[in-house]
Amino acid sequence: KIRGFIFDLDGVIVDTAKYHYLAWKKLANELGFEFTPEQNERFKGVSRRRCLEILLEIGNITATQAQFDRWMVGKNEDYLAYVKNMDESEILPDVLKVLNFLKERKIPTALGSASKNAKVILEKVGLLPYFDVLVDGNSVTKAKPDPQVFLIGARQMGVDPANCVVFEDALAGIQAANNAGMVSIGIGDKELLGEADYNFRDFTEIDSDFLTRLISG
Ligand code: B16
Ligand code: MG
Repeated sequence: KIRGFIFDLDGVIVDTAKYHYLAWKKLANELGFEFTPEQNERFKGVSRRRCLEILLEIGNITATQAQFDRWMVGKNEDYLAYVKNMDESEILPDVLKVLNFLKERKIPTALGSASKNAKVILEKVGLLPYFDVLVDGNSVTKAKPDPQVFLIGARQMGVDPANCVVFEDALAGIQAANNAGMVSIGIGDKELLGEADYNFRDFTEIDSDFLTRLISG
């Protein structure tokens, strides 16, 4: 029986991956190399610090601590310039349908994201009131596939992990949900997210029958 719903942010609620990509690409180009959308796949669900490490590996670049820190800050400033223009039109299809289903039934909801910008993004798109609990890149010490982010979310909702479901678009996130002993739902490419308990292309494929079955176990 599912008692709590946990949502990843980037790639599940909004498609901020495209803005992360543009900001990383700009940095790569400034450093003299290309960064492709395919390479950006490796960045999904991965912390900002780890993303920069991977980017520098791709460009074969060694950085001093000071350069590394400066590039992290610069990338985030570029990313936030895109976030600044976000509004509710960027909420992915039928996300609100699911959030409203849960709100009407007073079912606890949590955000479980690797992003340190999660709160400002939810504010920009007007979804902050839909979440009882926010766990983001500021409150975790261990990255997905470690279950920490989702276990904190469950504890703060007051729901047993076994009674939680997680919506995720990244393989590391599905693994984190599985490692937490939760039901995992892959949103996106089934080929990439085969380890999930359920797979959907997006929320338009999730109907109230499915949600009702989850909560009535
Ligand atoms: P920030 P999620 C993740 O969010 C993104 O998928 C990943 O690409 C990004 O690097 C990470 O957040 C950190 O984001 O730079 O904003 O702290 O998918 O876990 O919601
Ligand atoms: Mg994601």
